[in-house]
Amino acid sequence: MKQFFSFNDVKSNYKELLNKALDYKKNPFTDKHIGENKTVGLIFFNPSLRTRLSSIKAAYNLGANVWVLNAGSDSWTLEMADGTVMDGNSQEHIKEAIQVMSAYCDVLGVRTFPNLKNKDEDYNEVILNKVVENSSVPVVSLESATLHPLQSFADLITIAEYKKTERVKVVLTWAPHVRALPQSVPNSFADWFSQIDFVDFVITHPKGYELNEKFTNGSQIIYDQDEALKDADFVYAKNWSSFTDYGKILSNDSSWTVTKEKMNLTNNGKFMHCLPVRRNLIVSDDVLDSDSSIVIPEATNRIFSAQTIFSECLKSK
Ligand code: AN0
Ligand code: CP
Repeated sequence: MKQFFSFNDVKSNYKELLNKALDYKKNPFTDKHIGENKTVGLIFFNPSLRTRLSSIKAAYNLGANVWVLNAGSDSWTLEMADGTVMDGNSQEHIKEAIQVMSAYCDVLGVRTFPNLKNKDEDYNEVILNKVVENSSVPVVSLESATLHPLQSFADLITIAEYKKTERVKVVLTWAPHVRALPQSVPNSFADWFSQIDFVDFVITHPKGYELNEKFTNGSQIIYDQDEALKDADFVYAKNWSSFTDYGKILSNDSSWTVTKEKMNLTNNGKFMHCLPVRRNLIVSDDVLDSDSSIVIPEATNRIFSAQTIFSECLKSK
């Protein structure tokens, strides 16, 4: 595997990779030779708890070494634009920075959030593409401006583990938040689950929160949340800012918070969220603290999604 940015990179073999991830969960150290004398490099332009630590754990399980750089704070301020006179605050160009960092590793993970101001720049993945152009090793997205594929893969592992029937209904629901958040997690979730063969997929959100059709692939949208949640086997909550009115918060309607009453509409459904989650804003305490919540197993599966992808990248190097 030479890159992992979206479902497209695994579309032809996602079932095989899912089985591989489930095998890793059973036997985490079975491939501990794959990473011998290899290094996984992780660059974070933004904060992270799960992605950072699960990626480190995944690399260790493969016997690899790891370095992490908080590019947003620990290194030189990077210049992203080409052809500029660098007489301002930036001290190093991303071109040299990535060429150097990729010389120090065998797989390069990068987290780069959208700025939510310039839609074209975000949706053209300008920063991720600069990383790819200058990297001499495979690049893995640790959440880009538009997608979060390691999260979606972990979500797939989790749903595969918890599903009780052949086919399952999965509902992606918008929920309120006080800050403008990326569309990366819901875009990615929609892109994956609209194409997973055992899933009936529904999206629910207030009007104005339609996601990019490039990622929803014609998924059913139901604007009435109660209606959408009926008989759901999995409820996947997430806030996102508007795609059409780019980066804006259009609603903070607390009736969209996922509560016990909402979960009662489902088919004894499981509650999922990628975390970090704001309690009693996105989801009420009595849901998050109940047996129907599987957010911790979901976060645990981040290890095995990363381990599977790193393993594929290290093998092909
Ligand atoms: C980020 C987001 O919504 O994309 C990261 C989620 C994994 N969340 C926040 O910034 C709170
Ligand atoms: N879910 C997720 O990616 O969490 P972090 O932002 O903490 O890495």
